[in-house]
Amino acid sequence: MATKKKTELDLQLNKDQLKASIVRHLRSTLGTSEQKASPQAWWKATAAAVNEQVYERLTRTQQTHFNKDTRAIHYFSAEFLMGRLTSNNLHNLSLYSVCEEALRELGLELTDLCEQEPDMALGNGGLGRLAACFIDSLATLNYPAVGYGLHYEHGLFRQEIQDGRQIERPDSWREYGNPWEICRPESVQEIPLYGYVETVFGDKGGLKKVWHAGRKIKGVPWDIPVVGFGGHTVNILRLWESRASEFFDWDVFNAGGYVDSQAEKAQAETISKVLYPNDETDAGKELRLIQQYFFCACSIKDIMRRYKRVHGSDFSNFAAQIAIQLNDTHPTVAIPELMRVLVDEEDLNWDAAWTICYQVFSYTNHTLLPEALEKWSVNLFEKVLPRHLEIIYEINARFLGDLVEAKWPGDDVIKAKLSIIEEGEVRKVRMGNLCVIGSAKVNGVAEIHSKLVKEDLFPEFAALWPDKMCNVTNGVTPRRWLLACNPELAALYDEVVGKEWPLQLDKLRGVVKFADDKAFQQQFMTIKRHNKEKLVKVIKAETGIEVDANAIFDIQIKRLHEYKRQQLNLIHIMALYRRLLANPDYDMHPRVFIFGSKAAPGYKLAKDIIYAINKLAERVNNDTRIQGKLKVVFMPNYRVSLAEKMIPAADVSEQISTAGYEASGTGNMKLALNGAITIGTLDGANIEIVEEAGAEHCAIFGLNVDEVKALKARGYNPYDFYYANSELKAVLDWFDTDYFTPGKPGELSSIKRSLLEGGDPYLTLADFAAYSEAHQLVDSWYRDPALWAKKAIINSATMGKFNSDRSIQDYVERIWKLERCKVG
Ligand code: HBZ
Repeated sequence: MATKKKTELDLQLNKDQLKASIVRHLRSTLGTSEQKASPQAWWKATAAAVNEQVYERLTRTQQTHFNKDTRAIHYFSAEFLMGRLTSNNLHNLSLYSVCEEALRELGLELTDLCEQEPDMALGNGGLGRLAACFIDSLATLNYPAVGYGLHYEHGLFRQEIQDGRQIERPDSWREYGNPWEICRPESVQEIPLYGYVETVFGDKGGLKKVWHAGRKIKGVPWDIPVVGFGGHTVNILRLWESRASEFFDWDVFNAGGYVDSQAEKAQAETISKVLYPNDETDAGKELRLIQQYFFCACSIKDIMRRYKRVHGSDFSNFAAQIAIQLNDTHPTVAIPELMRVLVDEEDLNWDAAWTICYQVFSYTNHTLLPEALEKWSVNLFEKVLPRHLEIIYEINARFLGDLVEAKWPGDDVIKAKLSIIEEGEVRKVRMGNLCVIGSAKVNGVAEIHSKLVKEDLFPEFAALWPDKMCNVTNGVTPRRWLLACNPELAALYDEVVGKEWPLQLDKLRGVVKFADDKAFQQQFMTIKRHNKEKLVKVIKAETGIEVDANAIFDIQIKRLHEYKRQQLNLIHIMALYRRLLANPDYDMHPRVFIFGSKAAPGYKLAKDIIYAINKLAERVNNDTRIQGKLKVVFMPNYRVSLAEKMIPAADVSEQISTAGYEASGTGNMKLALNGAITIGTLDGANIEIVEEAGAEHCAIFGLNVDEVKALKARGYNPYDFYYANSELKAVLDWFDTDYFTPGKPGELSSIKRSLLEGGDPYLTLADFAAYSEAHQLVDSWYRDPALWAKKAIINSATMGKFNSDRSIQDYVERIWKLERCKVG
């Protein structure tokens, strides 16, 4: 009897089926019983039941993609900051409320079970989280896509706060297993490293290069299914884990070197052991270059294998079938690797290979900070990847000799600037230049940032290739960042504009007409109030600090960096505290300033700022003189799952970077979408947020990009502002006392020093007065509840542009040229 293909309806589980499946998995997969099971076992059983759905759809998606053999995007990223997957997968499969009911009948709360899941924290911050939003959107929009990255054993460190200081602890996200990943031993790859290059006579005549590797590493793929909203397409995120290659171990082992072979094994496994915790600084470490090469080489092999299964060794379709997006310069080595495979292994001539290569790759830039632009020493490259260095030299020679020479004949200054190799005492490979030269398109992540990439970072490249540079403004997935994290507001929006908004976020514009409606305002603010009350409990549980939900919740959540200016927020809070001490009747609505932030472990000043925030918090929170008007909270271990609790509860969103330094920001979008009012500079995507929401609904302050440049050009002197503003001076001088660190004066002085003797590179003092005024404006708005509600509603309702589905659609139209592939 022919088996009937299951329809969508067959796939959709009802409550009783799901309940039965969970119990079955509890017994047969987890080996326990309803009586004995721990919450963790229940969570895993639930995930296993959901996976039955996920796998069925994954298989269908893969069959459809194979049959249609369509062009696909391969998103290469050293980081995917996925967070938790349980509630996301349930929402995207339309199973959330079904599962909630099923578990309730079993005496369990779904939200409690979700708390069992460790965050998958395989990223530092915005760049990694963006990659996670993008693969969600790609699946949702039914585009054939694979995410490629590293299967770190330890993700970003867990942050503990001890006596106010950050302590880093290892993160062990899969210590007790992760139900959302599948190991694929059938797709293991072997990757060469080190060794030397030999020139030999090729079969077809002519010379040929052969790379004799010094060692080989095994790459084991782990697949994480990426469920699109609606559950039609399930793509995969393929993360590579490094292991010792058998080929290598056996030789050593047979020679009696068991211990040595174990050392080799340990070394091989080091490659994917830990995520580098630096954002915005280039560590330049050998292991990091190996990590980058390891995941790129595994991924290119994987792509090749799949391509050759259909097309054999005919590479004429390769560029039509394969698009690769480089998420910043971390995967740049994929460019020379593809050249190596095409030329050395597939015997294509250089020109044919290069024509393919630069059509395949595109590059996204996420920063203009010079210290973040990756450069590898030529010596290191030569040691680890000798053949790749040769290829890079060849790419460079042809580029400078042909293109640059034709455009700027005899101009050695321009050649030195555009060269992939930086000359100097230590010669270096500039990964950014290699990316631009080897990519079809280069994009920035917000309008202003893309403009600066073009005009300030790569002006000559832009002159050479005017069509190469483009913009794709970032976005965030409204499924995780509204539907799942703010269920009450999501339900309100369902009622008012219908249920399509999670796919078409522009539909929220329909809410604007209720912004003045008293009843709607009340509903909206009641939801905000509920979210704040929930956060009050989390704050109490995590820090012991009691805060009042009547206060304004003012939130700054992002990595700690001087350019993001947590120190500006800090000195402003100190100024408020001084005003309250000087005048206990100082007129302000009670405020709770809440921070969440990790500092790179080697970034001393960033760690000092965390310490200062915590010491200020201790003093302020326990000072009865100010009658609870001011509270300061530092939430330890900021991460995706904590963001999901903080963002819906925010009244004010702090987006206060020095103009020109924050490429885009994405937290700014999430906070506004959840009804927070932005206090911010005209930087990154803030500019576009203001365009959408209207300047009157945001508190914009400070120098803009041109003014920052002009002030720096004139010669900025922070002492001018220090001496001119007595309040600012008093606050800065406070850092030298022991007011916040009793008995230990000077513990906070490094912050003052960086702002005065250090030259205040991020113009904190220049923006202080304007920032303080903006806060007063926000305070006055808050005292008029109708005005505040209106602004909050308008902010949320006008964030449609910042849907990551729109970003992906922009990538598709401007860069990838993909077609949707409907999975039936
Ligand atoms: O990328 C961020 C930008 O700072 C932010 O403005 C933007 O919105 C976001 C997404 O486009 N950049 C990062 O998050 N960068 C990193 O996390 C990073 C990680 C490792 C590095 C360098 C940077 O080696």
